[in-house]
Amino acid sequence: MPRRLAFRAGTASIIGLPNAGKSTLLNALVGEKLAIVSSKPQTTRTALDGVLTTPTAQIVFVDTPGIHKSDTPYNQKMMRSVRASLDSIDVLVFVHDAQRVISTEVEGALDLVKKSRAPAILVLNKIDLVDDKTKVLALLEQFPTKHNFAAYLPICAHTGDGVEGVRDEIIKLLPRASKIYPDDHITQMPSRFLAAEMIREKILTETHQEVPHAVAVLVETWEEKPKLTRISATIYVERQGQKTIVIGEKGAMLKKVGTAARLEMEQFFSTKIFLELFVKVRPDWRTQPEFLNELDWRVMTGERDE
Ligand SMILES: Nc1nc2c(ncn2[C@@H]2O[C@H](COP(=O)(O)OP(=O)(O)O)[C@@H](O)[C@H]2O)c(=O)[nH]1
Ligand SMILES: [Mg+2]
Repeated sequence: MPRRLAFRAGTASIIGLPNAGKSTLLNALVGEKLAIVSSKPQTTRTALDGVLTTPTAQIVFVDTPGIHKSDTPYNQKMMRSVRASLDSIDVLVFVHDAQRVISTEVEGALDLVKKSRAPAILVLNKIDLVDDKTKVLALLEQFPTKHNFAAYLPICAHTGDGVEGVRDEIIKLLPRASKIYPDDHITQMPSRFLAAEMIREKILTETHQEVPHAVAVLVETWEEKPKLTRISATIYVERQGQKTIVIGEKGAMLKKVGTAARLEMEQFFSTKIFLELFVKVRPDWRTQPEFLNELDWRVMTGERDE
């Protein structure tokens, strides 16, 4: 009789407060930079996926926007994507910043964990930033009183310390199932979306205050030639003043953003890239459902090129 391989496969949602390090953890788990990362709030605006295939398991991770008060329609849309990611998933990964106490916001986010029927893992991230390790332990010990997690893991997503442990605990909780995707598949997200996000990340890194919130990026054209891919993208902001900031003095900011984004794209897509950027003012884009829909990677087919 052939030996049956106990292959496991399923989905794991990564949730938590903004800035906890969810996207950094997704990237560390998958081993590719799929999700953009920054210290600015609302860096991750939509649920996105990354796939890890090992000899014994395949995990489809879903990275989500940080859990926050939904005071505007746009924030409500983000929170809907968090809740939707909790439907029919196999494992929940709750990420908490080790520098922070279990505040009422955290308690609110833990309510989502409690409501889900999926088993959950508690990840205490950024332990590199806490010098007194007894504090890490004390914080870890508080979580079982909040929810009965399947595992409690202190990690540093930034360096990858402890990330293998997270992977292994998730695999234990996955159902026996066969692969959903081929071995080399790492994401469903279209190249256009990934490219737009790379541009947005560079702007988030370089700008401050209200500008990061006001920025949206859409890739307009994508032409693949044998030796070069030509990409043009529009950076949308909400006000003229923000446009002036994004362009910078004599175009210096736009040039800096464009160069950094292009270099990352060339590495990720393994081709030479010609990147052209435009900046446009689009007042109140955050309240325009059609525009928000256009920004969603699920509607970006990548098939629109001439
Ligand atoms: N020192 C340190 N910084 C981290 C770690 N994980 C994430 N960060 C930083 O925390 C910020 C937020 O990370 P991000 O992954 O975007 O958080 P998210 O909002 O939960 O997705 C970024 O500046 C990351 O570089 C960690 O383990 N250690
Ligand atoms: Mg994120």
